[in-house]
Amino acid sequence: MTQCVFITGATSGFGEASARRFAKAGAKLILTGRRFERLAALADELRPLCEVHIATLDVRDAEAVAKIVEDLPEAFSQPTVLVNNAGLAKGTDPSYAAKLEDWQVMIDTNVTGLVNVTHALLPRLMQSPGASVVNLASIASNWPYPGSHVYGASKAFVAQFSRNLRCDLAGKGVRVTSLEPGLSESEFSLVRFDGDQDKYQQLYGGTNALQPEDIAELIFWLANQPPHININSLEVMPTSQAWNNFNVVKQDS
Ligand code: NDP
Ligand code: 8X3
Repeated sequence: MTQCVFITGATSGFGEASARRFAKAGAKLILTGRRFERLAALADELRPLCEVHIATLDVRDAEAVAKIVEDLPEAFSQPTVLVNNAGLAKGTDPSYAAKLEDWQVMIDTNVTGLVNVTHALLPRLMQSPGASVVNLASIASNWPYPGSHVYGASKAFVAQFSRNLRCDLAGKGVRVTSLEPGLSESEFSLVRFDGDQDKYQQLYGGTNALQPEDIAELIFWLANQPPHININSLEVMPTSQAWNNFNVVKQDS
């Protein structure tokens, strides 16, 4: 059966690379994101390979999410794969110096947005035995680091939400995976650093970080396991990344 893949955040990074990967396999694609021009350009590129439906969507808007799902054209009305990928980090300052608005936008996007999309699509996914949900969590779901505060906590929500969905969906034919990548090169850190290219270069230079195509290959693999197999979580890092030692500091007072 032809897969029908609903991707959030298809305008860049993992989402865009996933669209290309599923297109190569002839899947039908529902591509969403806020930047219409990018969706339109990607659709033009992929239409020779597969059927594509695009919809401008801000995942934070629950009503808009529900409407886009309701209004799916007949040919796209039964998604079989949901790639819950839209997300962002803002800032790396310590929590006591962070902006409240940055915390709010991360919670609104990474938590509320992902919940909005899941809620709208679950009933349809349940009509397709063998369906898959791939939720983009992060190594920050599992491991703390300075400056991660709300970002890491929002991704911990994604990982735990994924496990809890599994409990409800066991035996219902819908698989759920929490995919937890480490350092990956995309627009992610440019967004986090407010467009600061020097900081971006400092972080990624010489690291041989994961690429969006690497993550897309994993997403494709997850969604193409035999239907009786559920990969609960998958943590992946570049070979150049590992954990650090416990931090012990001299006290200020
Ligand atoms: P990018 O910044 O390249 O892509 C993020 C995507 O999310 C864009 O397409 C953006 O589209 C979309 N997006 C952001 N906010 C919204 C919104 N409110 N509504 C709809 N779409 C939105 O980053 P990545 O591809 O690297 O990240 C994808 C996911 O993977 C994120 O959830 C991120 O947290 C996670 N991740 C990233 C890692 C990394 O190191 N890069 C590692 C681990 C996890 P637009 O702006 O057009 O709406
Ligand atoms: C992105 C990976 O290490 O920047 O989720 O938090 S990290």
